[in-house]
Amino acid sequence: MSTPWDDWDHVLKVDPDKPLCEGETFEDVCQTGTDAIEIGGTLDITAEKMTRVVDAAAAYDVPLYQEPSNPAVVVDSPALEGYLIPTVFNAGDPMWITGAHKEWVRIDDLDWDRTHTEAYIVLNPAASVAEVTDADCALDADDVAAYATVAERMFGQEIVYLEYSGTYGDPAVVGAAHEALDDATLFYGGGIHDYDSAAGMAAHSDVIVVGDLLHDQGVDAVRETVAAAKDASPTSSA
Ligand code: 1GP
Repeated sequence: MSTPWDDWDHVLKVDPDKPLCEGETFEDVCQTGTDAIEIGGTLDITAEKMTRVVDAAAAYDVPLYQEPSNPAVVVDSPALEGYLIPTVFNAGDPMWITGAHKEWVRIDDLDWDRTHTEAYIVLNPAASVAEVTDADCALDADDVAAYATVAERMFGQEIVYLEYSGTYGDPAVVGAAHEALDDATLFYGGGIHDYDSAAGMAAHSDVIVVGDLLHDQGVDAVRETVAAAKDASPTSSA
């Protein structure tokens, strides 16, 4: 079965709690050349902040996905292509493996055709997501590769997401996870800040995710990372 992310090389993650750079608009954000926009963050996210970003980006052509951090911030909007729901495979607190998901399913009538999961492996212990989920980040390349296999083979996950949020990861670890996967798409996110750092991780993953750079440096810097992702892609004609 083909999935939208089979064709992606680059995802831009917009944090609804952080402003864009001065003078930049969502029109600029949607014209960076990224393959998809994920709207999500870990701290201080509300449905209102989410809605503001969805509405601002709705007019443009880039597929929009919400990545809710908890059921209370899920936005019901036809502008959304779908929902990418994290489940943290190395979480210490089961709330972030299946607990929050169970609460969501109890209160909402989910649109299953538009609801997909991402098997997160959280690897930067200093990141908010590691603290919130109580993630065990003391993992070597073999551990991470094994988690990737568990996600793909035992839990049928289509997306495995190595989350180094805020710091640049270890290419050997990312490469080991990539090697371990046959069909699942490997997302890498964390610390990508220019063409070279983007190229470095694009070589070891299927999709690179860029987050803070948008809010810290702006759309021109993001565009460089898109170029690197496209240059590294075996399927892209760019
Ligand atoms: C965060 O993986 C993304 O969820 C991207 O990380 O903000 O470090 O780019 P950065």
